[in-house]
Order: sequence, then structure tokens, then C-alpha cells
Amino acid sequence: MPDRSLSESLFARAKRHIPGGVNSPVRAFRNVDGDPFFINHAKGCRIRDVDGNEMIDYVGTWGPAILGHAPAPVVEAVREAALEGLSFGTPNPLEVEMADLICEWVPSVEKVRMVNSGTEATMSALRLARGFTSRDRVIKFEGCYHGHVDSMLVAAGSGALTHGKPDSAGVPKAFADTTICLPFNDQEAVEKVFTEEGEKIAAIILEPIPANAGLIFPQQGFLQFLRDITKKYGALLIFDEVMTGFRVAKGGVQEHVGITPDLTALGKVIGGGLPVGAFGGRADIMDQLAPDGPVYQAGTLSGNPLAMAAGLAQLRELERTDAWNKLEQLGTVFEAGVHETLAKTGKNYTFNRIGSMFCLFFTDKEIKNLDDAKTADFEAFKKYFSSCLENGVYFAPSQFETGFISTAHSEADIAKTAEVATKALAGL
Ligand code: KE4
Repeated sequence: MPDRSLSESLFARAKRHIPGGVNSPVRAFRNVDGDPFFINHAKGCRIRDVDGNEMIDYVGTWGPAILGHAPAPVVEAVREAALEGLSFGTPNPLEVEMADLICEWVPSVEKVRMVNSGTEATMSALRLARGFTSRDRVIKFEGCYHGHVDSMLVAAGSGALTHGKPDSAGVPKAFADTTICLPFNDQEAVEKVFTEEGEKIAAIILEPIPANAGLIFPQQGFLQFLRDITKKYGALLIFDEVMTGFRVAKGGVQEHVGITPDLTALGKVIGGGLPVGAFGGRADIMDQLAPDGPVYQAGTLSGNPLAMAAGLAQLRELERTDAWNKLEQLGTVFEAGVHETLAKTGKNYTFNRIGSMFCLFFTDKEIKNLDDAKTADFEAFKKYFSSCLENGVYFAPSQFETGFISTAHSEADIAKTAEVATKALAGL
């Protein structure tokens, strides 16, 4: 068992002044009956904790580390930007470059506004959709997580799901009542709601490939169906691509599937590891935002020069190296390893992958929605997670999260991971 004594003492101290000892619940390892370790160094595909234990990392700080940790071009860009000042509170040239790049790369985005997190991006997109349509109700899908936006904490995924409290305390009933929560991939359920109250629906918001209840694929035609029915009733279609943006493809899922939403929320990869989110879409909708329009939205550090420098460096490096091609190659090798491991250990678990995003569900069911994901054997997952961690491989500490491969992972790292995973599964 690796020595984690310094992490243990830091955790005890952290709990004195930080709720739960963490600044984000999923980090608390509650879903794997463990205690978190504290990281103070990360480079490439590896992280190192304060006790000196090194691990191959498949969490990638929940998505941003697509080039691995601390990629040289990003570190250099931040260093240079910092020498020019840390924050101006005025427009700066890097924001303009970032806006131009996003509008060029992401099919739905004609105009974009920078924010500081994925939550801010989805919250702002929802307010804009309500302002643009003068309607209040929004459809979301069970298991999709859109950040801790009050009205979205209804059957949310990710940490909210992990804690078994899909509906958070503190959210006024009136807010939750504006949200209609449906099973993912259920066309009939969506059709029924629109038939009954289509003229009240401001928007449908979804992760086009949900990755906060594990990784779930839209069934053939489902995304096109959502595109068509929102158009028919004058509701907006919002793709939450905070996780998938710039990762599944240069232009995200919307480029990959050829379906263009009205608004898109972005985050994670876009900041190169620094706090960045963004939301964008049709110019006629975005122009409803203050100062031109009546929908207010603001942020002290929005477009922060260091965050823009980091994000631009990361995005440009992805393009320069055609990272998406490399991620697909590595993903293919990884998936072959998983299937070999499952065969060797006689497990018929369901493995879903798209590009560098993956999830091993501890169930043999096809995963079409949250209820399917919930059939997983959580006890087995916990044992698997802990065994892999003890042997130097860090997967997300929840069955309801998605793993990430980066361009910094080598085939040797992936082979080592397969060895560790085989040992873990054999021990179940
Ligand atoms: P942030 O506010 O955490 O930057 O982004 C919220 C968000 C919005 N939309 C999607 C699709 C997301 O996946 C997220 C955040 N993802 C989780 C991981 N599943 C963040 C990890 C955490 O909460 O600490």
C-alpha cells in the first residue's frame, strides 16, 4: 500500500476550514469509500502526490489536460502573459483572438462570450435562451450534469449523482419546477412534453454525448430529432460541450455528428488548465446580451489574459499536432487493451469510448440512459478503483465519471494500465 501519510494529515487539516476538506465534492472520494490524496506536481500523463507517489492519470483534471499536464507551450504562454500583467478589467487583444478562433472552429458559434467556468457558461446560456424566447421552461436529461446551476440540479449527474442527492438542498422549488427532466434517448417523452406545452419551452439543454453518468451514446437519430422538434416549436437547442468541446473533434460533437445547436457551452480544454468557460451561438441570440441587449451577464475575470493565453496555446497546439488523430490512435490501443483484459478475466462489462473519452461500466447492459448506468456493480467498481490506484493508475473516483486519455499518454503507459487493470479485475 503506498504511503499517503502526508495526504492524510493535509486532509485532516483541510477539513478544519474547507467544507468536506475539498473545494469540489467529487474530489472527496466518498463514492469509493476512500480519502483523497493531495497532488503537488503533474507533468505529462503523470501526477505525483505530496508523499511522492506517482500515478498514470486518466482524470486529466476532469478534462482540461488534453495535452497532458503542464504542456510546454501552455506553460510558456502563461509565463510570458504574466510578465505583462495578471488582469486588466478592460478588453485585451487575447480575448479577440480567442473569440475569432472559437467562431472559426465551432460550427454553431457566430458570437461568443468568455466566462470563468462551465457552470457560468451553461447558466448564462440558459438565461439567454429564456430571454430570447420569453419562455421559462427548460428540458434537461437525467444524468446530464451542467454544473451547479440552481435549476439544473435536478437529477444531475457527476458529483450530484455521486452523493446520491440528485436534487440539491437550497434550490427553491420554483426554480426546480422550471426544469423538466426526461430520460436520455427517450424521443417519446420529449414528444409528449412538446405536444402538451411546447409553446412554454425555452430550450432543451444536453450533453450531446453525456459523460457525467459514465459515457452514454445518443441513439441513432436522437440528436437530429431534438434539433427538429426545437425548431418546430421555436425552442432553442443548447449543446453543453464543456466536456466534449475541442476534445471529441476540433469543432466538438456538433462537428462530429453534423448537427448545429443554437447555443453551445464550453469549458475545460478551452482554458488549458486555467479557469475558463465560454458560451456562444447564433449572432441574433448572442446580441440579446448586455450591453447591446436586455439579458444581463458579466464577470470580473472573464477573458483574463493569462487564461486566454493558456487556452489559445493549448488549442493551437492541438491543431498544430493534429491531436485528435493521435487521441483516436491512442484510444484504439486503449480499447484493445480493455477488451483483452475483459476476456482474460472473464468479465463482460460494457466499455464505451469515443476518441479519448471512455467509461468501463460494471454491468453487461447496453447503457442508453441513467437507469442503465445505475445497474452497475458499485462494490466491484470500488474494489477495481482502489486496486488500480494502489498500483499506480488513477481513474475517476466514481462509476458516473468519464476517463480521459491525453496526447501525453504513451502506448507503454497504456500497456502498463492494462496490466494493472487485469490484476484489479482478476481480484474481483
Ligand atoms: P465547471 O463549473 O465545473 O467548470 O463545469 C461544470 C460542467 C458543465 N458541463 C459539463 C458537461 C461538465 O462535465 C461540467 C463539470 N464536470 C465535472 C466532472 N464530471 C467537474 C468536476 C467537479 O465537479 O469537480
